[in-house]
Amino acid sequence: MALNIVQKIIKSHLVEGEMKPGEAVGIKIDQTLTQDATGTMAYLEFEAMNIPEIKTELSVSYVDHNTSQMGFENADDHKYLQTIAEKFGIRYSKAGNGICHQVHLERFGLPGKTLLGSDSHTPTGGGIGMMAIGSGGLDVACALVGLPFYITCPKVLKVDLSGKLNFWVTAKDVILYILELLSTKGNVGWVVEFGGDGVKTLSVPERATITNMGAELGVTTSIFPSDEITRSFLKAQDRESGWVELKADASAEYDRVINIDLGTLTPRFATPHSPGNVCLVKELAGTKVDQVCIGSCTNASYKDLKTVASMVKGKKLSAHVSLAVAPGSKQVFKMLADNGALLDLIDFGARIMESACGFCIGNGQAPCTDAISIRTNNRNFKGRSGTASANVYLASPETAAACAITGVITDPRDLGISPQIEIPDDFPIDDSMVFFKKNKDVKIYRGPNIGDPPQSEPLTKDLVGEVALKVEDKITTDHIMPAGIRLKYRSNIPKYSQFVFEPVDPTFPNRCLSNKEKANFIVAGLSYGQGSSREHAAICPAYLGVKAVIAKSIERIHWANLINFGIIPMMFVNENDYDKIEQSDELSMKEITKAVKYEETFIIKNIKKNYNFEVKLEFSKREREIILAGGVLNYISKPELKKGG
Ligand code: MIC
Ligand code: SF4
Repeated sequence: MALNIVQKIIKSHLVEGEMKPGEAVGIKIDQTLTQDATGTMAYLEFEAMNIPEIKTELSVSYVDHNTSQMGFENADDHKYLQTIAEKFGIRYSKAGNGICHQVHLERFGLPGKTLLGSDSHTPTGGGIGMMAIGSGGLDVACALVGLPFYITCPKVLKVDLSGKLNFWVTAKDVILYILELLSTKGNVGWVVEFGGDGVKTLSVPERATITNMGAELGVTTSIFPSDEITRSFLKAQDRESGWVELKADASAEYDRVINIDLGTLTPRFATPHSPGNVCLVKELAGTKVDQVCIGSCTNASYKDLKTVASMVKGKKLSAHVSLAVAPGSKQVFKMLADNGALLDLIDFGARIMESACGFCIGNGQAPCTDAISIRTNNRNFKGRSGTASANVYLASPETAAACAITGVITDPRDLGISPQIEIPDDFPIDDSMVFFKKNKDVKIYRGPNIGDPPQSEPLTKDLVGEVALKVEDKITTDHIMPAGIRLKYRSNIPKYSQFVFEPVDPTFPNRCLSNKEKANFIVAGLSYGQGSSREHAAICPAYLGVKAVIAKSIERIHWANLINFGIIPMMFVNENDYDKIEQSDELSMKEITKAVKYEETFIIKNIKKNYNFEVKLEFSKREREIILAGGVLNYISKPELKKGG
């Protein structure tokens, strides 16, 4: 049977289930990555599993998110991560070495392999032909001990690329166009596979920009073929031996095909406050800009930043604009320094940041009140920049630099001839900031801010309690569990739990705690849990006694995280029931354990308003068992499952 790329990789990694769209399948994970903001909890969970060896081919622990070190907490987490990496032979990429996805693409990713990462932008690896999937930290911990990763066998959407991008039009504009077509909701259960003649016109870092921001579609992942361009990139990184060809069979079938002629695209923006609100840059031309930030795992490759440097060379930054530039990795930083591009940026007036997530996750560079901020990141959720009233526009480095030069929104095509930057034949290789040593006897360091993963109880027979919060459509994990200045509490669940839903309703945690002897429920609209993979958006609500989320729809990673921590994700059978239910209504779920075990639907009684409504309980057998056990840690500690691959 003719197979597409996604089917080929699933087939060669299938451990459980049947390769049919919609079926639950377990796949073998070859590589894992973690970053520090999710990694500390992931390794605490891994420790709780008590397995002596890791079972993956390669695992890397990156430090890139919490690098501001305002207080001891971040540095303590780094030390914990370094010592646990040493004990188990996990590679440890130190703070300063770069953003996990950029470094993984440069130094470790391999075509045809599976990669599971505790970060939603793990699909960046799809640019090099990996099946790279984002998940909660607990799923990565399970992969480390050799357990399969479970997904719904995806439907495959082929994006058939033809033609070639015009000058000033970039990979970012391609993914913004795809977001315009598909939006950020309704794409759960799909994988995007790129193909067509246009693929060969895109370099690996450009492909990676596209797969990186594919995360905003809500798809499981996105992937490019592995071809001669991939081979040259690996060769330039001195890793050609890891290259394999990867292409779809000639008559491979897809569940849907979209055709894009690259030559027809023009520069685009995602406007506030969603990556799915897309418009043309020229529609906003002339609007005054306060801030420009160029960096992040989406757009901080060598080509991105060298292009920006060439554009600004010999010019001066507009007086009213603040410009921050963060190279994606130490390798990129070094190349810019070696060839003088860094000096061009400094002369122009750029503020040079370290190679880390920084402003992308609200760690510094919060813009002024009501600011217009042009950024090359992938997310512009309200308040994520650190300033609730700021308006963040997402764009390509070329558009961002054009705005910095003129001080107003500018279509880069108005600037004349675009610089043509080639990908080098040899990248400078220096892995000295990746610490790799195995010492079983090393003492694992635990600072005072580092707690244990929370314990949970098996699901009780009945659940009765209150709707502690009712929220609208498109609630992101940044709404549920803010990052920015709260990030340092990622290893301290009781403390971090005080900030659950802070941007939406800061009284939520106390309300839940005062009702903790009963259950707390969250009611939500469409696409609940969009955005990041942060499992804290499930762990902390679980700590506050949340037992179920009843929503119109829930995004993939968050859905899995809820189950992993024993919260039941339920979907309304009739969406009109969302309108009837109100915050503080009392709900009764009689014999919920029986329903979770056997039923596909369940009747909930609204005690306060005296009516019944129906919800879906659509789970795989394994998911049912996890919910009944109160979460994955309880589930895998069952003697019959404690096999560790
Ligand atoms: C993000 O971009 O939102 C993050 C911060 O990288 C998250 C992970 C986290 O919250 O630590 C993600 O994308 O998964
Ligand atoms: Fe870091 Fe931003 Fe990328 Fe998340 S999206 S990994 S915060 S650079």
